[in-house]
Amino acid sequence: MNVAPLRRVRHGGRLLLVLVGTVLTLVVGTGPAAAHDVLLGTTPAGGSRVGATPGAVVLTFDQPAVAMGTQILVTGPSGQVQDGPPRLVDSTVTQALTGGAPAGDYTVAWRVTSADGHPVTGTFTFTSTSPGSGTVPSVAPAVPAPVEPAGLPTGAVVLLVALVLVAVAVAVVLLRRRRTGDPAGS
Ligand SMILES: [Cu+2]
Repeated sequence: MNVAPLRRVRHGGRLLLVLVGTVLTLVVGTGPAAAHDVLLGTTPAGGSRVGATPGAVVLTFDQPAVAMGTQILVTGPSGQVQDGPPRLVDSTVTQALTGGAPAGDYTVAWRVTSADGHPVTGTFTFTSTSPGSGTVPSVAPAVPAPVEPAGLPTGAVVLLVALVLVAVAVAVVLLRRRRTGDPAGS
């Protein structure tokens, strides 16, 4: 085995490392931006008119929130009517309301803590035409949450798999070249 093919092998390996590093940086770098909770829907729906003041409001997000720092304030004609701490189940946050809350316009101001620790806030309103019965409904979000795979976006996974395949192929070629040496003797 002479020196020229060996040098070619080392150079190829270093280039591959740089390539893999660059792509990994790109893939990982896009991760945190997707980590914030996104509100998908509410019960009652924002701006809707309901027959009776509900026993609870339910917010559905694209992913579970963190309990710490999560707060939902529901303000109506009689003032604030939220009752107790919000309940977090899967990707929903449920806030119970005091029994018999009056008819009228309600504003829901919410803040949840995303999985990455950053808060997300928003408000929505609804109008009820009769007082609530005080019954807290079981958690049943009106808007079904679309199933979003946790972690890397699909495109990044495909890219990563393709990259690994390319890396394996290059490694095989390099190994074979090194093992056979240079029979032609250039
Ligand atoms: Cu964040």
